[in-house]
Amino acid sequence: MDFNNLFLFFMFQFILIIGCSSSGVRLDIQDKHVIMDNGIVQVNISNPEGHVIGIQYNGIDNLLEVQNKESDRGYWDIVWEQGGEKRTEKGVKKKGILDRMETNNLTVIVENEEQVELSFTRIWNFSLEGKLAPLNFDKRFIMLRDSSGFYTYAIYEHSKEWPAFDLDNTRVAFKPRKDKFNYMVIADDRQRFMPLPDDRLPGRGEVLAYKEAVRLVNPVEPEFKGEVDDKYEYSIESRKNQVHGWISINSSESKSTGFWIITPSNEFRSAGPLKQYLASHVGPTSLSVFHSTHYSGADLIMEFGVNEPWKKVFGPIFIYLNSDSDGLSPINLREDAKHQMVNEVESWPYTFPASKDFLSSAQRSKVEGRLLVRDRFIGDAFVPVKGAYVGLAPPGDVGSWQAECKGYQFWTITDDKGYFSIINILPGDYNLFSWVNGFIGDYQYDKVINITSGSEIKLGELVYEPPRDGPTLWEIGIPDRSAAEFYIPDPNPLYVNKLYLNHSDRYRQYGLWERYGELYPKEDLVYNVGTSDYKKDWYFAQNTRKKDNNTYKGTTWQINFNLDHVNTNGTYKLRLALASVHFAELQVRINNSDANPPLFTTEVIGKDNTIARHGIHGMYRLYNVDVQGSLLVKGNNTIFLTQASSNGPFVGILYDYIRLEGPPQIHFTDQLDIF
Ligand SMILES: *[C@@H]1O[C@H](CO)[C@@H](O)[C@H](O)[C@H]1NC(C)=O
Ligand SMILES: *[C@@H]1O[C@H](CO)[C@@H](O)[C@H](O)[C@H]1NC(C)=O
Ligand SMILES: *[C@@H]1O[C@H](CO)[C@@H](O)[C@H](O)[C@H]1NC(C)=O
Ligand SMILES: *[C@@H]1O[C@H](CO)[C@@H](O)[C@H](O)[C@H]1NC(C)=O
Ligand SMILES: *[C@@H]1O[C@H](CO)[C@@H](O)[C@H](O)[C@H]1NC(C)=O
Ligand SMILES: *[C@@H]1O[C@H](CO)[C@@H](O)[C@H](O)[C@H]1NC(C)=O
Ligand SMILES: *[C@@H]1O[C@H](CO)[C@@H](O)[C@H](O)[C@H]1NC(C)=O
Ligand SMILES: *[C@@H]1O[C@H](CO)[C@@H](O)[C@H](O)[C@H]1NC(C)=O
Ligand SMILES: *[C@@H]1O[C@H](CO)[C@@H](O)[C@H](O)[C@H]1NC(C)=O
Ligand SMILES: CC(=O)N[C@H]1CO[C@H](CO)[C@@H](O)[C@@H]1O
Repeated sequence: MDFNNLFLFFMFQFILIIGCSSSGVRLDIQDKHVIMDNGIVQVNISNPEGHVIGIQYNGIDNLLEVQNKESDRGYWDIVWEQGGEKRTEKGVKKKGILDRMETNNLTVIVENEEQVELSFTRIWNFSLEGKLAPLNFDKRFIMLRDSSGFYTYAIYEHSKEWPAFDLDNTRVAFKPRKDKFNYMVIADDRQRFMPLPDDRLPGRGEVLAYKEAVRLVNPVEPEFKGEVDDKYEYSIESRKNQVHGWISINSSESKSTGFWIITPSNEFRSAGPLKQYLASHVGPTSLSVFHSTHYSGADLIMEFGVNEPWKKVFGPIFIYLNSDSDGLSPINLREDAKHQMVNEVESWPYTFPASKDFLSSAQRSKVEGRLLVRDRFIGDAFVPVKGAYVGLAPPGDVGSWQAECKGYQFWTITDDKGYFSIINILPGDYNLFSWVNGFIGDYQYDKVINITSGSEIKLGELVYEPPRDGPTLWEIGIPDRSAAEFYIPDPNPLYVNKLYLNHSDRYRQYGLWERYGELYPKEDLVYNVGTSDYKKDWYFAQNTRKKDNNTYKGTTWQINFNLDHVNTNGTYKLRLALASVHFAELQVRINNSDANPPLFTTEVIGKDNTIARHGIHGMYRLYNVDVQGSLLVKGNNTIFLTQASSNGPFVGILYDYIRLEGPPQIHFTDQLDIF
């Protein structure tokens, strides 16, 4: 190419770009559908249902699965049920009903060359009682000029006199077309070519212990043969769930296309930064889930009573599309999508949504302060902590943020010196919560914080004194709300997901609950303080053991430890921090495996379902057990931890951290010599 040609080439490119942007955003309303088009992307939405039925981009007629029904390509949905007693039938809670939030009224809110905003609404009234969730919906779609994608958000409202109801789940779902999108990106270290949905069907796939988990015995692409596919292997914590999606990679074409969901804020997601949600998985499917009970259980059902007015804005989220003419490497598209995600996060709160329910930056507030930790048995100092999560959530008990779902939450992390600044807070009443890796328990500021529009609150220095009565005699694990530091076995070679071989998230493999019984066929786990290493000798989950007759049985683990002297009059403290439990009963016995009743029992707790869902944490729980010195002896002692529930393979406990503290009356300085 000589200079003139090069010049012409660039001029041509320039004209192409100008040609696109000068078109602005156009809206075309048809009887059954409506088109938003900015020259880069064309979005086709059904009228008046408000489903996304087509996305045209990069020369592809429709990025969404054209073989699916129009209501099954790009949609909002809820899972709901009638509330209170109406949900219960013969003593059992009814399963929720899926509703794709089909609307019946389109209103054009904004229409100019810079922006189009559409509103699809559904208004509830008493003639719909028991048939549809008592909620008004306003689903919005926005297209901006020169933007490679579109935004969607929705406003849900439950009026004061309306009936009680439960909201189990709500999300936005997209189904990109399966003949193109074959490569999935969840995170930098979680991306791979994916099997087809067809590979999961009978003949190609074999269902394992539950319908979501399928072993691919005869997949279309032989490279996936023998792997397990299960959408729960791809769940993401909220704090890491900002951009994920799919790429089309085809070696006989030179260009590739990326389809991404960008969630620029977590304020509207339930249950704080550690809540795990589904994101992308086989289908192809891409979700932005705002609320679900996954990894938490029934504690996270949103229950509304009568006389409980509620309004919440979910989103906006951004559906971002990109393309690459150097088609074979997914790296460019992924890096570009991450760059776009950063742009979206920096633009939050967006200035363009037209609903008055979405508040601007000027209407939002800021809370600042500094978090110090003081643990008397580590030192008398007030220590600033780096990287601690500090957040605002609607008022509740200590730690209640992890089950809170009706309001908004605002979280940040402390800097090197413990300072934090929580920005963009919506008006309302909040508690300030925190937890700090390396320390047990939950911090809660003792006053309700009342946020008014456009205010700035300085809280000064806050001190977290974690639960602590006496010096550490021994500890197992790291207090970080996760069981990841413990021993995690290799998967059964029959149940592998190749992505997680030699990967930091080994726990995401299918079927690890069976490995416990294989590693400990007869005798249960015994941990010797001083010689055992929790990384190797503490199994990450206290599972049940399968019996020959296909029943299951709880297990008893032992912690052996030696005491040089015992204060028989003192009270020792056993701290049991649990990362997750599922239908488990944890019993504690000291030096007598037959003691009845046990020294302590949690009773049956937890519906996190973390073991079956390959999680490493669910709901955090801390138990503090008094151990009278008279139960202990000079020399060897044993703590027996019995998981007594035998209710199937997925029952059990994921420990976070265990600590035995000496009696409190021993002063810190007296203790120095025991270390
Ligand atoms: C939008 O979808 C409708 C219904 O499938 C279809 O008839 C119409 O041609 C589509 N319009 C465009 C521009 O893709
Ligand atoms: C549709 O919504 C608009 C705006 O809220 C309202 O003015 C109009 O009455 C609604 N139409 C119907 C048929 O419900
Ligand atoms: C109640 O809603 C139904 C369904 O949208 C509608 O047909 C009916 O006219 C509404 N009734 C009243 C009183 O608004
Ligand atoms: C790859 O591209 C070729 C040529 O466009 C097309 O025929 C083929 O179906 C594509 N394959 C996949 C898996 O997308
Ligand atoms: C917080 O402020 C709002 C608005 O001023 C007020 O309605 C609300 O009652 C206040 N809440 C508390 C706990 O003071
Ligand atoms: C496992 O990962 C490490 C570090 O990423 C690498 O050095 C090693 O070669 C990998 N081993 C296998 C078997 O892939
Ligand atoms: C299964 O076997 C265990 C002993 O291994 C026994 O305790 C239990 O009663 C048996 N259960 C059934 C249903 O046979
Ligand atoms: C325990 O308390 C009793 C009565 O108060 C006292 O006589 C005894 O010395 C105490 N023992 C120890 C080890 O402190
Ligand atoms: C205490 O336990 C250790 C380790 O299990 C063992 O070596 C030692 O013999 C035991 N001591 C007594 C007095 O039982
Ligand atoms: C008081 C008591 O039961 N002590 C026992 C504690 O556990 C050790 C080790 O199992 C036994 O040797 C003690 O007799």
